[in-house]
Amino acid sequence: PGALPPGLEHHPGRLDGSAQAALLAAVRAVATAAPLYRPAMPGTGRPFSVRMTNCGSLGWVSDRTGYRYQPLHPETGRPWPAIPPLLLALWHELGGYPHPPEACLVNFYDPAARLGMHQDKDEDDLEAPVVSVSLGDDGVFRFGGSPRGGPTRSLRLRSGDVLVMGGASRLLFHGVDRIDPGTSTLLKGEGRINLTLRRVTRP
Ligand code: MD3
Ligand code: FE
Repeated sequence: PGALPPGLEHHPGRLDGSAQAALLAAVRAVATAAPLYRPAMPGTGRPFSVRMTNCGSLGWVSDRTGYRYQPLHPETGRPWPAIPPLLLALWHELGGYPHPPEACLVNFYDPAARLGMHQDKDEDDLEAPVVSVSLGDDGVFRFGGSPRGGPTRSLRLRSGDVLVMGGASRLLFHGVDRIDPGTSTLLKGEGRINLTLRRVTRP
């Protein structure tokens, strides 16, 4: 409850059931061309609980040597597949930014996966928003605070919701506390998928 910080916009139920099913089919095709893999934390090499892939000209990857955007899948060595047109349309409709996204990170959460608090700051263009779409089971999204603490809030992200993070919210700390299994029939026990569209280079 309560107003969201400036620059953070929640669009609950922005995609209806048929749009969610169409997007899920497109995401399955992406994951066939560019298989989900498990990134490792820089330094420790500890594996993420979230599996990932990407579409677009650049993809976000993480391994023992660091985080970066790169044009090729780290395991297959092939280029990432194209961003589905439905996602490009959402970016242009809701993002309020005139240049196209270059990366779409696909996060796949099984019911036990989580994502620790972090900032998205690996992009050179921090003037562009990040546009995120959720599919499948509910995710409990947490935001606010700083690395040393401070107040945070949580927000339930449901299948079909879109979140836009721009302006003063672009460098907000955020993470995913948990997935609530069985809250959506779209992915039937598989968990949750989140897609984040990003502009990486300065236009
Ligand atoms: C707020 N993904 O991929 S999406 C990520 O649900 C990531 O998979 C989460 O954090 C997920 O980096 C959250 C919502 C989100 C994405 C990027 C943001 C919120 C953000 C960037 C800045 C502020
Ligand atoms: Fe993030």
